[in-house]
Amino acid sequence: MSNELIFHHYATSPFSEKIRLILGFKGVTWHSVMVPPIMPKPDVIALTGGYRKTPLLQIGADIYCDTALIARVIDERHPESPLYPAGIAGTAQMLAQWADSTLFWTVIPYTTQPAGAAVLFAHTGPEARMAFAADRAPFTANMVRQTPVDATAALYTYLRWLETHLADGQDFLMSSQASIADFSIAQCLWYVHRAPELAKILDGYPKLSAWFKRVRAFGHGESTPMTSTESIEIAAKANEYAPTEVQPELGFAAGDAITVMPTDHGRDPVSGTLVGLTQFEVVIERHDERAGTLHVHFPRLGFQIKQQEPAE
Ligand SMILES: N[C@@H](CCC(=O)N[C@@H](CS)C(=O)NCC(=O)O)C(=O)O
Repeated sequence: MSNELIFHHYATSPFSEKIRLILGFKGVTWHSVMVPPIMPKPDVIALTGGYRKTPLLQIGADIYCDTALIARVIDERHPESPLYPAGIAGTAQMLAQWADSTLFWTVIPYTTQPAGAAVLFAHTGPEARMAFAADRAPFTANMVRQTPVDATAALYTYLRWLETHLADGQDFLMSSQASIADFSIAQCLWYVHRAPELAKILDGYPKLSAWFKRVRAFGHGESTPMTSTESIEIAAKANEYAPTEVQPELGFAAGDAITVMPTDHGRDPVSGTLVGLTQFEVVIERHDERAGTLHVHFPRLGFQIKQQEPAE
């Protein structure tokens, strides 16, 4: 059990959909823990120490944050049908990074404009809607959000780029095989599809629509439900961790008390003891009363590492 994939997510989260589709593409069996879409998230924080973004991947007492790293870990464990195929891996990752940032922060304001929000939040009352808005305000406080008209104009440009890119008739964005780029872009279009009226913007792009159908057809793999309490018990019982090393001359030493913080949105720092550092990944060890001693992994890219401030 401690070696199995436990995926923490919620149904309406686009970044979760990126990973669910990857799990489908790889044909992986996984455990599904549903997390709340807004704070408080005591069981998520027990595992991460403060990082509140969705999704997370848990393998025993190793907790992987951010889909850039989660995708990499799944690919290493299931190397068949690679997400980073030789020859196209560089471009695929650059395209994925563009989709996870620029395209994502275009489809969010586009889809949540009043006509979309009415559908997205149709099942919730005004209180839940206000709670969601209050939760996301500090989460994106440092960002200049595009207005709906700006986002619409940007989306027309990006859809045209993508349609042109697919003009050569390939099944997937980079080649005849899917790669990480397909999943990062698919999660964005998937979100637009959640508001059917606004999704009509996609109708004018037949190649892109056919590509999207192909990616969705991968499905989500096979999952079994698990409660967050069970996942915490599994972490507490696990007694081994993925191997890590702190490479020299990267600015920090093994055992340093550090904080790790995302540099984009949702800038919640996590404190711990440095147990892993390369140019690609940072890993801290931390202790939680319920979950025991955990190793929390972040991608190096997009995260700030600092020595912890001495206590006053
Ligand atoms: N860079 C992160 C972004 C994750 C992200 O922003 N996820 C959204 C949901 S799709 C989120 O965390 N929203 C707030 C929340 O779930 O608490 C990743 O790739 O995992």
